[in-house]
Amino acid sequence: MAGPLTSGKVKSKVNLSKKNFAIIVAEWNAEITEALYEGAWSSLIEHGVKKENIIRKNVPGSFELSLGALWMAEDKKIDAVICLGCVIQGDTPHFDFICQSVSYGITQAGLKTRKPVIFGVITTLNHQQALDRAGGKLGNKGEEAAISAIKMLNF
Ligand code: RBF
Repeated sequence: MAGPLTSGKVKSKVNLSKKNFAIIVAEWNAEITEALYEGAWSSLIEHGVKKENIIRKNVPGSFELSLGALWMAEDKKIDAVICLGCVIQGDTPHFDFICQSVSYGITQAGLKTRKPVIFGVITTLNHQQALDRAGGKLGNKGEEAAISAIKMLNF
């Protein structure tokens, strides 16, 4: 079931050509996170964001998104941060620890800096579920993350 953010374009009262975005990409499951990045970047561009106003940063894994997000959100020039990652369940409880930590950390980065810090982290039981959400049959969650950032800037 698609969420309310899936549609390609939303109206913005805010002039997005003057807004600066940071997109933070986790390198784990790079095939998936690169697809999320493509979705997020294209969506921002489609909404009138300038290429030069999108800064990309990589972190090793989703666990590091929290600190990366805080660092970027603390930058005065940045108006919104989009965090992209993919955590796939394995045979050990790592999945739960990483998911819990990153969701909490991203929330904290937003609350601490009072800026939109968007949770674009796919947490799936297997690789196929991730593919489906990274430009596959269930859309691209990177694109939805970009739309969430735009909506929050219009709050
Ligand atoms: N990072 C991810 O972004 N996605 C994963 O699915 C993922 N699985 C991991 C599984 C294990 C057993 C470990 C030790 C790390 C995993 N990481 C994953 C990396 C994690 O986010 C982080 O980069 C490292 O734990 C270093 O702090």
